Amino acid sequence: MAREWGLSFRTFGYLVLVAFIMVFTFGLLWHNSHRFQWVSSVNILCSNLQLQNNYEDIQKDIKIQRLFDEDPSSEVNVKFPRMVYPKPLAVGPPSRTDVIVMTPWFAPIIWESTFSINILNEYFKERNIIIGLTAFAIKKYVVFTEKFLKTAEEYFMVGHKVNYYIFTDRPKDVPNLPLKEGRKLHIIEVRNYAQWQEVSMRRMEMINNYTKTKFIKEADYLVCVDIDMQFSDHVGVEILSDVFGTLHPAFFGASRDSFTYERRSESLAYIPPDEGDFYYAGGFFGGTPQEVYRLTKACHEAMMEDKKKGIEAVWHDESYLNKYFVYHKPTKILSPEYLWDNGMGSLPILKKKRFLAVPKNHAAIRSNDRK
Ligand code: 4GW
Ligand code: MN
Repeated sequence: MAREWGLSFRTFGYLVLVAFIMVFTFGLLWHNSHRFQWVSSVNILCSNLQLQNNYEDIQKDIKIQRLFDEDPSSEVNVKFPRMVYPKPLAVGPPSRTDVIVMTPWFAPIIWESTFSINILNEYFKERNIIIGLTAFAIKKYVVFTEKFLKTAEEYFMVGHKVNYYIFTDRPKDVPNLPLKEGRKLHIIEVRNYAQWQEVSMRRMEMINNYTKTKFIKEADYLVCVDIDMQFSDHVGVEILSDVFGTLHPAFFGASRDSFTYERRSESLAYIPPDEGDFYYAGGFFGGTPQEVYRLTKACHEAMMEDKKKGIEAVWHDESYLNKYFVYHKPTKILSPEYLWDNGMGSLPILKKKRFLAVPKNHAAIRSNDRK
């Protein structure tokens, strides 16, 4: 046969040898690839569940099954819910045309109907986050705690893990309310200050200290608010970001020169007339513990420097917060839906009032005589 193809016996012999070596080598490789499971297949099993908030059910129904040749025990469960909702429009009318929903530094401004809470809940639930809510109840302000906590149970971060951190000088007066699963009350006993301005300002120092020693270990995000407030509609994970502030209800439509920034250049809270984006409220800010630590440290240190010089900014902690945000832009901004006062009435752009000032009798609540 070799002669018919015009090959010598020697060449034919070499060809047979090479073919033999090749068959042997490939055979060996094929065998090994099976033995070491270089080949595996993945089956993704999805349920027909509609998107919903019952995460346990979703997790039960949805799993990824890895099929290995020799190891059937390697089946693993992972969260992999269906995501069923109308397709977002890449082109077309925006959901809001009456307000801006993005700052010039591309931080979202959160207004009703700009976000889908189901998508966001899924995103944050998967990360299993814990949210710390801090509020101060010093002296007579302890009377606000009950309504604050009751309404937070109803509207604040429902379905997520929450730690309430109530700073107070009257721990016995903080009501021990039943809380939903995954929610805990931490009462933090702190000293009071004689002057109300100092009560308000020292919040920065105390939040700073406890962020360093406690919150950083216990929470993924911190939300720092006034306590003379009640939740009256949904406040959820849409607010969370590295560092966020809230548009003050009295100034979101105002011009820069009417903002009540500190205008005395001797103060470290001073903002020149041609700087500043928004007027932020002192009663609602937050972010990651790292960012809240930086913010509260900067504000507290500026206050202490000013104090040495015998100057205190016009709107106390709020002035220092506004100064900070001029030079450390918030990564998200909450609309006044998140801090409203019914004394300001209602407006067509305000679709929801989520967190409302509780009317207070200023004379009674702020007087120095005890109840
Ligand atoms: C005047 O007499 C006072 S007392 C002004 C504030 C006071 C105060 C404030 C207080 O006695 N105890 C206290 O815990 N606070 C905390 O500081 C409390 O968390 C309150 O929400 C926050 C800011 O004070 P505020 O709510 O009275 O400030 P505005 O009127 O601007 O919301
Ligand atoms: Mn307040």
